[in-house]
Amino acid sequence: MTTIKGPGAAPTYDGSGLRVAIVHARWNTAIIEQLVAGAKKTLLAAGVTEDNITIQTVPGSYELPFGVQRVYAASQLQASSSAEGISATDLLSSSTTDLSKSATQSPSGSPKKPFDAIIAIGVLIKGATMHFEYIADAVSHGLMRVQLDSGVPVIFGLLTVLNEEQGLERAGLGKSGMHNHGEDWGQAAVELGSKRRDWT
Ligand code: DLZ
Repeated sequence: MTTIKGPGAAPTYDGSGLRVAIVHARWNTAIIEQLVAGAKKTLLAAGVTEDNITIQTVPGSYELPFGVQRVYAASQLQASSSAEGISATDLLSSSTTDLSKSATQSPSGSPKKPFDAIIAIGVLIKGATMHFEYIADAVSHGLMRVQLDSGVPVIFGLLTVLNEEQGLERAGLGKSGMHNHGEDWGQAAVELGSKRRDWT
């Protein structure tokens, strides 16, 4: 059955030259893990290599904008340092945060370009207080600000659900057969990462 919702049939994009980061919150881990796996699956299917996928975590969704911003900045710093002949080892010995390390170091230690797209993943589940509304609003605006300020596409992988069941459904773990939304986010990252090169 055709559905009205969703991005429609997307052309396929070649992700083989792309570098993508996934920054995810750890709250509501069971749902998060599935969403991250879905995003990674479509990145790999589009040709993004394992070596070019970096996964970093932050405690909760509120920390996502900062995490995304720092991961991207660290990747830019590393790229410009390697262009200037500063080795990854020199750079890492002078940078102290985990976020910097994972964004700048490839498994082989080879120089890396900045990320072409970043997927921010979190699951906010509404509780009895206004906490949910404040965090959802702050994170949405924060992620938009990071992508417009930095010029790197930030894919909005924040589920804002009313209960756990809604979250499980959207991670492909529910009874309704709803697909894993993480897969859409992986596709969006490859599409925007590719288009950004043409739009630069
Ligand atoms: C505190 C909190 C609560 C109550 N609920 C969630 C949630 O459903 N999803 C989520 O990602 N994070 C939650 N957090 C944690 C905040 O996002 C944040 O990590 C803390 O307030 C510390 O800044």
